[in-house]
Amino acid sequence: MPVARPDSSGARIIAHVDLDCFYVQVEQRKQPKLRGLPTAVVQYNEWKGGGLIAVGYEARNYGVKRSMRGDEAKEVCPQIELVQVPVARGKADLSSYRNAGSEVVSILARKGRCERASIDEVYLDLTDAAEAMLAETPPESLDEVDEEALKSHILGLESKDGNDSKATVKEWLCRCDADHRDKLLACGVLIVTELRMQVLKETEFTCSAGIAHNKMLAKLASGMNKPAQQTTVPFSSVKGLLDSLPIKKMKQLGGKLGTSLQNELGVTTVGDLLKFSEDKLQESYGFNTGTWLWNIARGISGEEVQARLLPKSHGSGKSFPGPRALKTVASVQHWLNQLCEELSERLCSDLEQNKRIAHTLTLHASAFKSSDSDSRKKFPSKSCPLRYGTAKIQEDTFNLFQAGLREFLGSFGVKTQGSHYSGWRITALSVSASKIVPVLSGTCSIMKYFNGPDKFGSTSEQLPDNFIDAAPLSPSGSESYSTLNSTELQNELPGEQVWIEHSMADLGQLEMKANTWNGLDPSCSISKQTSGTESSSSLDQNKPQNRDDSRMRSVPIKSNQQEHKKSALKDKGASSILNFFKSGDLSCSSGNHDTEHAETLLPLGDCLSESNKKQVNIPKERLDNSTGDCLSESNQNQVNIPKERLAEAATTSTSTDRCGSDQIQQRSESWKLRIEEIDPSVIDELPKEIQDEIQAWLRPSKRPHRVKQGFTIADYFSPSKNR
Ligand code: DCP
Repeated sequence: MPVARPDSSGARIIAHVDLDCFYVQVEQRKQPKLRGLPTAVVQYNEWKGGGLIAVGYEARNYGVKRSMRGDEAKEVCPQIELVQVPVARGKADLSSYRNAGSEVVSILARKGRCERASIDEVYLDLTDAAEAMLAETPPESLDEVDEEALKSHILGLESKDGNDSKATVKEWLCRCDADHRDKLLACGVLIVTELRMQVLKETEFTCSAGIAHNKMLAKLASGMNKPAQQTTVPFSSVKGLLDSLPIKKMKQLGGKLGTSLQNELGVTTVGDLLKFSEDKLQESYGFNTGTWLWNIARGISGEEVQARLLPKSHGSGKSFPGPRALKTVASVQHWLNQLCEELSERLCSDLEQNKRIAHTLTLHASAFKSSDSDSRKKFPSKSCPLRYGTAKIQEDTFNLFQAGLREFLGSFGVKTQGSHYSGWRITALSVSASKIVPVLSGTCSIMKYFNGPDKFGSTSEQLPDNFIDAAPLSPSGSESYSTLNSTELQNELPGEQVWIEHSMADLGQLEMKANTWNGLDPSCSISKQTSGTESSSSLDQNKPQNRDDSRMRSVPIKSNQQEHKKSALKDKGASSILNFFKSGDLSCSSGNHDTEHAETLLPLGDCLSESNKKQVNIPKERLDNSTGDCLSESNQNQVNIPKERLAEAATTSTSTDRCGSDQIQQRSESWKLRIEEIDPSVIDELPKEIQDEIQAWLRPSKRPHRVKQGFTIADYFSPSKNR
């Protein structure tokens, strides 16, 4: 549930930058011949031409939509170019998109605190940069303003008679008599223009942006004028924007909470919320959410931009919809092995490039019992301390699966071993690594661990103590970043662009090293990917509210959102960024950007050893902490893997070749729209509000918390409780 945050004092300049039709742009950069053609990216599943996951703007003009399958898209646009998502290990391989997103992040982070919000979106806190510009080169002192900046959309600004919109924008940007907030915002407009042009120059990608005084408004604005345009929300236009904004369009209100507001309070626009007192909203939706709703109706949001360039977790998942559902332990193990291989590669890459280690391994699965009417029962997520090394991750994941399956089956006691039909079906599997923290400086020379073959020659050897000690035991893997600004981050860790270059340059060296480690098990394979699944940041449930009405004076604006949308439509295609492509300024050589092929092997996996303890290879202090760590994750269960279960796993871990029968693809239209079709590896990387939507579908039982009027603990125990 959303939580209110106090608005910070002073005007902030926040930008939300969102890449345009991102996967399509990545594919067009790989194949420049696709530029300008109607193009869409499809999931690798070839049923009915595959599901569209990204649609280029040229294809959108023909009516092609993301909800279509490839065949349908071809009907509405016969000349459409359909590009398949890269596939590795039988599943979507998003690494080229992640890497492309990292390139952009490394550019955007140059001007201020930067939060990577999803695979293709970033929040920036540009307050300091805007203050500095205002002090040194205020817009009013400029003779010339960049053409691209003059194409900005300023909400609430109307062209005066005889003045074209560029002249009006210039006048607004360069006003001497503007208040401090608007002057800062004008600086933000110029800074974001420059950043977008830099992104285009260095990566060939266009992006759109919103510039406002908080994250919520910046996010709303970035989608208003796409592609390759930017929209600004001056303080004075906030009320006009929210008054007409459909409630479901607001971040975090696209799901059940928004539906509840519509159905129970008759709210259709965000502005309608103004009719309700804070008490009423709290009474209906709880203290925090009530205050949050009261605030957003007034455009107040104190949510900070977190300094986070790297993902908080890594995940690898695959769905098995309809007839593809897995029904044998052997087939589950086969796919878990594939997912673990990918996860292990990404963990090794993160360790090598960013000097970070993950502490918790988690298995999620979706399942149903074919013979059970209680089909709503969830397959429990399970986690345990993470041991590095592909084989160990595979072994632990399989044990987590078995523990989960036992619990899922409960009293049914269906046989979980062997490869025969057991009355259950697995429709999605995903494995993730979380609680990622930097290795403490002073012990972070990872190569130290690679250089001594003696340390890795045997799987039974213990990891050097200082390596384990290097890992802080804090349950919050992201804490160590949250206090750093982007400059500090760049000093502490190399920028992502740099890592990409380094990793390319280092590959030769690493390969040489790997070759000299003859006889070692190269279970840690490093590929060139630099980042992984983003997980959403947690919200602070207890922060006090701030109701500074004076800061949100309501000044009606002359034009409403629809009018802006209309004028935006007129402007589409006229942006100079688009002309940049038309003018053929770019050489469009994609060779340097194809990041997928270089791979080398490192023996990190075997630097960790087997042990006969219940929790293998975890020092005592981490054993002591592990339960606490896992308890803090509300919906996950800690699993202690008993010794006998490790042996059990060993007996079942060899058969990866018995899954053929599961993969007979009996396609059927009946499963076209099943939730299980959503690839879990994709969900975590989607924009936050899409994630929220999908999570809401996946957890239908979660309802907005409602505090009933007069409801007390005494009521809970009263006989009427069961009514
Ligand atoms: N994506 C996906 N499945 C979805 C939605 C999105 O795999 N259901 C992927 C493909 C998109 C990328 O995430 O290119 C970013 O999603 P956006 O919602 O930002 O959409 P686009 O970037 O494709 O288009 P837009 O220009 O409208 O932002």
